[in-house]
Amino acid sequence: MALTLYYHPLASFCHKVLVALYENNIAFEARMIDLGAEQDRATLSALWPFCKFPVLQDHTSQRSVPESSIIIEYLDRFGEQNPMVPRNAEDALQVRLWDRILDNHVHEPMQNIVLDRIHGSQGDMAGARATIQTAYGLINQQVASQPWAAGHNFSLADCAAAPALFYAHTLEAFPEHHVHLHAYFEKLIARPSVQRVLAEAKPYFPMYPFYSAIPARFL
Ligand SMILES: N[C@@H](CCC(=O)N[C@@H](CS)C(=O)NCC(=O)O)C(=O)O
Repeated sequence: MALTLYYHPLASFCHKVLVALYENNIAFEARMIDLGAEQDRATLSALWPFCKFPVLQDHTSQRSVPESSIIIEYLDRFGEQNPMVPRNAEDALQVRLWDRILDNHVHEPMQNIVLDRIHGSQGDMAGARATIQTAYGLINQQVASQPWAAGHNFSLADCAAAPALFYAHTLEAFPEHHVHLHAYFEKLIARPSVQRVLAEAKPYFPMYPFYSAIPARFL
């Protein structure tokens, strides 16, 4: 197998890359990493010293590719029928902007709230929660007039949106009046690639610290 993905089925940034792999039916070896196991940590750290996943290894070019957005751009050379980053420069700029909005203003604050719970630090998470709510408003406007986060085609931005919104909505409900955000989320979770990722995560959901907030339809 030419590609190996170092990942965990529960990890949100890994979901982002899995969605892109499944969108284009790209063959890969899935190498699960248990961050609690010393040997696995050593394996991941050897590839990426920050010891964070996902990391993609391309055995043909003998290259390790870290960072979910960069991995997804890299994967476009293997699954060209449905590019996750458009070839057109202007469209690509929009996709990258929305990927950044989703990562920086939904995914990362969500991750900080989850990590605070895991570490029992009981920090003030009001700022993180407010950032997520601001992003919800922006996304609601963005998807009011177009089917996907950055336009008419499913893209890197939607790969970012799926796990970010999935986990964020277990922490901060989507306000009822954000009807376009609700509709967009339903469209995202109906996408076969996203359904597959969520189905594979299901056995691990009890490890999620906000497990009780995951809606029953996902369990
Ligand atoms: N910016 C990175 C973030 C990766 C990341 O934070 N991964 C989490 C899992 S979702 C992780 O490896 N956490 C382990 C740790 O921080 O010890 C990306 O986009 O890939």
